[in-house]
Amino acid sequence: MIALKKCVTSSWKRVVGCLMQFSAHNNHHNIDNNIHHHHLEAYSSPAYSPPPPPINGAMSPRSDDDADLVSIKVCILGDPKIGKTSFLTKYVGREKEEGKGLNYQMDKTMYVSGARIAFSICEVQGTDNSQSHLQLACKDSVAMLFMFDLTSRCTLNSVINWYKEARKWNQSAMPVLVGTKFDDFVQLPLDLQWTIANQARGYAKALNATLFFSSTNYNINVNKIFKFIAAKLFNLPWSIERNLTIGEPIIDF
Ligand SMILES: Nc1nc2c(ncn2[C@@H]2O[C@H](COP(=O)(O)OP(=O)(O)OP(=O)(O)O)[C@@H](O)[C@H]2O)c(=O)[nH]1
Ligand SMILES: [Mg+2]
Repeated sequence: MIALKKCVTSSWKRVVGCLMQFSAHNNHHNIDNNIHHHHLEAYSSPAYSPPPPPINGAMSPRSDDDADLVSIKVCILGDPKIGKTSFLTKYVGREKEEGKGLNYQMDKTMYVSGARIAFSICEVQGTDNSQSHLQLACKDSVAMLFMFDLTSRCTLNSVINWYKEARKWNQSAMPVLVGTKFDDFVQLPLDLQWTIANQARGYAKALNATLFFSSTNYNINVNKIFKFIAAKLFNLPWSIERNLTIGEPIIDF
């Protein structure tokens, strides 16, 4: 048991080493359009601070062969038909496979220099009221994406309930608030866009969450959300730029 712990701990150190090396090498390159490199201290968003590296569980190297691999779990929650599966399949780059049951899960590996981050992403269908499915999805997640449809305010109101339910099973995961269907949202009258954006910003503040407006159809802020999660978890020196311009995909923290 002690040997196993030592092995996992040393694997973890190697992974963190790779990630830190990556940080150093990339100080002068943008990872994504709006992700810029700053000093670690500048990378601040609400009350969330990364947990210490665990030796097993939600964020762990697997074996000696996978010494450069860290697995992290993320769950996606929100009302029916707001675009959760579309978002997930867009990020993963594969179509939804049939017969997966009510909790729908897909994996994708992100390469960060010498290290690999394996995202395991789990969606709870909006119509699923089962506590056990919710528990399964939330348990061990390091980040929780609370999604709503930007063109449907009742789905934004529901976020509070999804948050309360999710926190019953997971008190530590980083919350991220994601407004979907930005492409439809920008067709709405500006004053309505302004009202919804302000309400979403208020909710994000209340939940201590970072807020992203996204569109799966136009591939806006899909990859960026996962890069943000990885950067935050591993304390990588990237930061996202706040964008509060109405008519543009809002990012707020
Ligand atoms: N305009 C627009 N429509 C979208 C976008 N993303 C998803 N949709 C549409 O929204 C509808 C619902 O998408 P799903 O991904 O199945 O929604 P879901 O949240 O997974 O639904 P449940 O699993 O039933 O809870 C589909 O008709 C999608 O085509 C987007 O970015 N823009
Ligand atoms: Mg779905």
